[in-house]
Amino acid sequence: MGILKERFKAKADADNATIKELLKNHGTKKIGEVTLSQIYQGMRGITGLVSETSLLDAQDGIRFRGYSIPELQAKLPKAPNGTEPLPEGIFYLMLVGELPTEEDVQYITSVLQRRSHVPNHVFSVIDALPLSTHPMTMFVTGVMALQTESNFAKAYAKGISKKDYWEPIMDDAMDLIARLPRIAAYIYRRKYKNNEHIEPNGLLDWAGNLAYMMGYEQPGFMALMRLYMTIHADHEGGNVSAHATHLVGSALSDPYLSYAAGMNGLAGPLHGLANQEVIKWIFEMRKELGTDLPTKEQIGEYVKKTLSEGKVVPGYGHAVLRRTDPRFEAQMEFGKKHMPDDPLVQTVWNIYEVVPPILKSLGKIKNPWPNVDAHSGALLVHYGLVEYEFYTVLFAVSRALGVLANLCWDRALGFPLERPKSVTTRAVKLWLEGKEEIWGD
Ligand code: CMX
Repeated sequence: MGILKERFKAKADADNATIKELLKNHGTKKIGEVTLSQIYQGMRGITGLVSETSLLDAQDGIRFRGYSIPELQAKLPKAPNGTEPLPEGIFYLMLVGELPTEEDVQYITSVLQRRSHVPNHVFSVIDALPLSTHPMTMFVTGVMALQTESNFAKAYAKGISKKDYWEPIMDDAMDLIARLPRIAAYIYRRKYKNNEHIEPNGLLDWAGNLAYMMGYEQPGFMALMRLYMTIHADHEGGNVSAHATHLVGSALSDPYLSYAAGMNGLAGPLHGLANQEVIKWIFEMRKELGTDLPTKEQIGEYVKKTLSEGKVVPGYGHAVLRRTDPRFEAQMEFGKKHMPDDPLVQTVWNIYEVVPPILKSLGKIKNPWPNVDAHSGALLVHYGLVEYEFYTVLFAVSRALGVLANLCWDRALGFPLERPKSVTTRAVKLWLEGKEEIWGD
């Protein structure tokens, strides 16, 4: 960890100096205004957070430290004979702010391998849950059980100085990222594969080892896991999982507690759980229509039925994006290369042609285009991973890279307790009548 910590600290010192200067010169500059509607509508569009690892543009999509997904696919180091970027690379980029060399990525892989031991009590806690428990509940429970290992919690109890917080936070982040594939694979094998477990393979990279421990050794699936873990890693700071992790971390809750909080948010159907909802919805459509390859007309009718029942079309729409998600496009490209004739994948592409015009015609949906979750499940099913309730766990393992890199930055930049002002409708009414002030301090 020596090199990684040295590089991180050097960048953190430089960034701290930049922020200090920036606030000295421009600290009172207004960055936007807040309307009454916005505070009743999920704070949509209010710029109110700093998140250093990635930035989302409504038209361009996500950029990690300035690099788009196609750029990262070209520039990040790959596994030997591999075609997809190694997620260790995007983690390094988010943490250190620069593209890694092959050597840097190998170094992260080896650190993660060394730190991947999961204590037995974590498995015992997961085993205590009924088999019917949703995999995301098992996953977050496993992470909570692992909190006994937090370096930060121990250091804080001993009285660590504020300026040193970042170091045990980074140790926790690395430990947690290293251990998550083992926990995820354990849950998968326990719930779906007769409780028969596969020991880690010390020669594999982080995502390859996850695939291996789940029982998927096909090179195509390993490549998919590397791509999947890279593209789901981060989506700037305001989405539910990133924001919840950052918020809870601002109370100096350790990375285990903070990440678990974020993943409880990821488990919501409007966020990460949408990936299971998409496949569930397609499977139900196929069953109802009695075909594996519904026509575009049949899909159109089914979409209208879903909407008429007051449900959302899963995998479509986004709070910030106003175009097809580049993460959807990256997966579509993978599908075209590896499985162009798969009827489920073709159905995802047919849905992509049918849904946007229907959603647009409703006149209220700001983004009728597909998001990341519209595609991922079909690729997983292709390789035999049909247990769709497990999909959000894969998303969670990947999202650890972004939210935990962010926690390191939060503490290195000394971000304080997050505490926005809230109001009551009564106070709003009095304010409109000029009888009460509702501004925060
Ligand atoms: N199907 C049907 N209706 C939709 C819709 C969809 N896919 N997307 C948005 N709408 C509706 C909203 O429910 C809202 O309806 P009401 O005014 O009746 O409440 C209206 O359109 C306006 O919503 P919006 O401003 O366009 O979208 P929001 O920022 O409020 O919500 C999101 C964004 C993602 C929650 C929403 O598009 C949605 O529910 N999509 C389906 C679930 C999904 O795919 N989530 C995954 C997102 C990516 C991720 O986080 O993983």
